[in-house]
Amino acid sequence: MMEHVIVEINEGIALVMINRPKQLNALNKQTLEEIAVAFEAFRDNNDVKVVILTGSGEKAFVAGADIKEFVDFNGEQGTELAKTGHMTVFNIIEEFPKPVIAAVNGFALGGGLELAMSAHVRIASTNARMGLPETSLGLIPGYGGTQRLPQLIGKGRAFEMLFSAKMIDAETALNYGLVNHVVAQEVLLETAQKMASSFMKNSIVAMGLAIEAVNAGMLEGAIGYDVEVQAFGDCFETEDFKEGTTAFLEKRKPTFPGA
Ligand code: DAK
Repeated sequence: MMEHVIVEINEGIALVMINRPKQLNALNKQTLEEIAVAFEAFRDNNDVKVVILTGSGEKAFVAGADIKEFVDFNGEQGTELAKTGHMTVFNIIEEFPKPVIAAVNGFALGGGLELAMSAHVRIASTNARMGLPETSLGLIPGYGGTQRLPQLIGKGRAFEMLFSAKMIDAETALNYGLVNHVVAQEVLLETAQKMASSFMKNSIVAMGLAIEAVNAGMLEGAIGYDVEVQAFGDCFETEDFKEGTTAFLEKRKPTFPGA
């Protein structure tokens, strides 16, 4: 029984909706586990041809990993959990043999943007805001963001987003190529469904092989994911991380000691 994820399968399209709207759909451990279970079940289900990933409510796709959950982590736990996340959710989605479309219906921050970037295609609503705010918490992205963001938008723009920790709006994301289309929120799901239906007319086998081939071209940089996992874990041992996350939970601006 899923608690934080709603799954619906209809006419070949599986909808996965992250459903913790009070926490802006932040990804806690259980939510990640439920996403993993959902995708595993879709793999051999012939009723599923395309997957759409979205967030519930009108405000957020996913506002990141659940900060309350990782505030007390040490380096080892950080590295371990990043590895598990890569293997059970983010890489699974990227390598999923059927097309995955992210319908970004609001804030997609940190782990939330990383989730959207694992999908093969992104469509955003006009109110969507995207960013990797990790450095403002004394962290780096830990779910593939250091690799997938520059792959999608190039290094210069990716570094600006990583260093500034700022959000970009839907129009900028479109301009960067981070999302393929921007539509009004009322028609976001409908647009994603239309796209899914148009994909479904084509060979599911061929699409799976295209996914495999496109991903293989990125393998050269695969070591970057290992470096990210280790560096991400190292962040948890810093004073800056303690200050960054504590300041967020205390609703104040951080003063980073720089160590
Ligand atoms: N985690 C936990 N709670 C969150 C949250 C988050 N990421 N984002 C929002 N919430 C909660 C807020 O605390 C608030 O809860 P209450 O105070 O009502 O109890 C509620 O959702 C509504 O949020 P706000 O009141 O803040 O809403 P606003 O409209 O004022 O602001 C906002 C919306 C999206 C600008 C703001 O909520 C915000 O800045 N959120 C945090 C964004 C952020 O920094 N996200 C985390 C990025 S870092 C890991 C792997 C990866 C990661 C971590 C660990 N491991 C392997 C261990 C990734 C890290 C990240 O994602």
